[in-house]
Amino acid sequence: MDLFISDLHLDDSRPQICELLLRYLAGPARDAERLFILGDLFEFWIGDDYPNPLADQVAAGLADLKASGTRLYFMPGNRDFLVGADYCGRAGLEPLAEPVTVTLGHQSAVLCHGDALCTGDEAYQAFRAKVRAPGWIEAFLAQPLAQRLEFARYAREESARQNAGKAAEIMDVTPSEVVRLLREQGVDLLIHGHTHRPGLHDVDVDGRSCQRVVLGDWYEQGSVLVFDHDRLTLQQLEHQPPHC
Ligand code: LP5
Ligand code: MN
Repeated sequence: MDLFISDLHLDDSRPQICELLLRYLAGPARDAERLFILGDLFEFWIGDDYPNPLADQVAAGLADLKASGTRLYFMPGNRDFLVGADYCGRAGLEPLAEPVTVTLGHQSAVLCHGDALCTGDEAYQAFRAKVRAPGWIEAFLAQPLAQRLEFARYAREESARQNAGKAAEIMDVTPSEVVRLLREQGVDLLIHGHTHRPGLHDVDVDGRSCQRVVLGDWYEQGSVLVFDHDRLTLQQLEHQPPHC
């Protein structure tokens, strides 16, 4: 069995998501051969050197799962593309660069976070190209933590402000990009997150019937894609009611 998750947006302000993840890692996830995390595990990440007790707890939970025999893979999202080798090492995560093709039973699937497919969002793609450039990353990580934290705060605020004015289609994947990726990779299945619009979609690629599976976020409940016995199922995990 393989599992796919994304868009947990773990943050101190939402402790119930972290609790749900840790319970899942210590429970049902133990039966999995592989766990794929397809980005935005964290709400934001400004460098492995940022003291972060929540991330330490998650690393311990992941490392325990790895020790029990599950292989763990991490693909960066637009919020946590600065997760580095130090954190991956501590958590037992094998980094994956997107897009990547993996074998699932009798078929192959291409995996990505999903933001690169939103090509109609030109402002975001311009921002993405800037902040993913190795020179920009190096300069950013060389800044003091307080300055990095301030930039992340500003970028999140500005992003939320700009998002409020963007049309719904702009915030979703561009259909022709989905077709292009499936054609380029020569596979029938695409799995991604980012849009927070969970679902299974049929896609026609030059007469081939393909599928696009979108993972959901973890705000209201956990979203897990399970691949088992050649079947894909999108599962929901309930949060624990808050303690009184
Ligand atoms: O994540 P989500 O779904 O809310 O929105 C994304 C796009 N926004 C982003 C920005 C992040 O949310 C904020 C940064 C995360 C913290 C990481 C810190 C690491 C270092 C800092 C580098 C970032 O990814 C949003 C999309 C949306 O998905 C749907 O696809 O629309 O894109 C934007 O809103 C982009 C804006 O249009 C432009 C970005 C404004 C940021 C202002 C900073 C200016 C400085 C530029 C210098 C390079
Ligand atoms: Mn995202």
